[in-house]
Amino acid sequence: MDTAGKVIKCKAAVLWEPRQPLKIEGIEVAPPKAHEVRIKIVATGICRSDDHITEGLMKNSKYPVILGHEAAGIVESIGDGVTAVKPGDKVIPLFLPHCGECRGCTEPKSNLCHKADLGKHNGLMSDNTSRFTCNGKLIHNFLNTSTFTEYTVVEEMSVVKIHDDAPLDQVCLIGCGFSTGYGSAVNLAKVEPGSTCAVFGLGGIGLSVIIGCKVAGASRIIAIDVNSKKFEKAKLLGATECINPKDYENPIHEVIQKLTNGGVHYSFECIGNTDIMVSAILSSHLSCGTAVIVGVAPSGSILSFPSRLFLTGRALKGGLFGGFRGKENVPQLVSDVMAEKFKLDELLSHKLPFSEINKGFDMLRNGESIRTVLKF
Ligand code: CND
Ligand code: ZN
Ligand code: ZN
Repeated sequence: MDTAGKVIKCKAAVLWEPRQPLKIEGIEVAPPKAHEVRIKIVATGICRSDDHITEGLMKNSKYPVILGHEAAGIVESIGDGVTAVKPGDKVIPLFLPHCGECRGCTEPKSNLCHKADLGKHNGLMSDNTSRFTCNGKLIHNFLNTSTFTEYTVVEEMSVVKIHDDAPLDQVCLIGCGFSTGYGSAVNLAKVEPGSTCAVFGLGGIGLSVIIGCKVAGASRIIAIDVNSKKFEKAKLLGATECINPKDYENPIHEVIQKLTNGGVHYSFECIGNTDIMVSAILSSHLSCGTAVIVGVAPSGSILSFPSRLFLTGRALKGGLFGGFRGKENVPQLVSDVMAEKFKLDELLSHKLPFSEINKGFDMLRNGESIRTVLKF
C-alpha cells in the first residue's frame, strides 16, 4: 500500500487528563517497527473498562492516552519479521497478548501473557516508545491495543487474523465483551447442563454470560440488574427470570437463596462492585456453588467476606477475557458467529460515527446502551 513506511495522519480520541471528555484530534501514527503491525480500525466498541470517568481500569494510566480495547480492522502494513498477518488481512487486536514464551503463555490453563499491559499501565510499546504523537507530544498506548483511533500500531503478539469474510462491525465485540462474558460461563465456571445460574449486571458482559449459560444448557438463568430496562434483552438471550434488587427489602442474596432453595450452582459478578461480588458469593450454594468475578472493581479496592464462606465447599474464581487464549480461540469464535452459532446483534445496541464517542460513553453510563460500535 502507498502509506506503508510513511507516517499516517488521522483522527483519534485522546484523553489528555484524567476524568475529562475525550477530544477528537488529528494525530500522527508512525510506521510499525520490527514485529509490529499497523491496523486500520474499522469498528470499535465501547466497553466499561474504557470508562475514563469511573476509572475502573485506567486509574494508573499514563497520560495523554488513546483508550479502546474492543475492535476489528484491516492490516495496513507490517514491520520486519512479522509472519502472523499480512497487509489486507482482517484482524482483531488482543488486549491479552500471546508472546508464546512466558510462563503465562506456556501454561495451557493460563491466558495471561506476562507481557500484557494490564495492571502495569506502561502505556508504551516493548521498546519503551510510542507510535502516536499529537502536535509533537507523545501519546500513550492502552492495554496493548489503543483502538479509539483510525490507525493504531500493535505488536505481533497482540493481533490475530480472522476470516476474510468476517463482518467487522459485529465481530469487533469478540475483542472483549462477547468473549469475556461467554467464556466466563463456558471456560471459567464450566456451567453444566441442568445447572442454575445467577448473573449480576446486564451490560454487554453480563448478557454474554447469559448466552454462555444458555449454550451450556443451564436450566435456570436468573438475571439481576438495578435497571429493569435491561430485562427484555436478558430474556431474549436466555434469562429464565429477572430480578431488580430495588423491588425487594431483603438483601439480594437472600432473595436468590430462597428462590433456588439454597443457592445457585454458578453466580457471576459483571458490574465491578465489591459489595455485589460478596452478594454473588452469598447467592451461590454453600457447598457446591462457584462465584465468578468478571467485573473490574476500582483499583486498590478490597474484597472482604467471612472466611467460613469457603470452608463449606464453595469456590471463588475470576478471569480476564473469559479464559480464552486470544491467538488460539478468537478465529474460531469469529467463525462461530459467521455460522450463526451466536448472534451478536442483540448486544450491539447502537452505532455511532467515531466523532460521537463521548455520546457513546454517556449512553453506557446512563444505561441506555449495551454496546455502541463506533464507525470511522
Ligand atoms: P455495563 O456498564 O454495560 O453493565 C453493568 C450493568 O450493571 C448495568 O446494566 C448496570 O445497570 C448494572 N448495575 C450497576 N450497579 C448494579 C447493582 N448494584 N446491582 C445490580 N446491577 C447493577 O458494563 P460492561 O458490561 O461493559 O462491563 C461490566 C464489567 O465487566 C465492568 O466492571 C468492566 O470493567 C468489566 C470487564 C471485565 C473484563 C474482563 O476481562 N474480566 C473485560 N472487560 C470488561
Ligand atoms: Zn507471554
Ligand atoms: Zn472490556
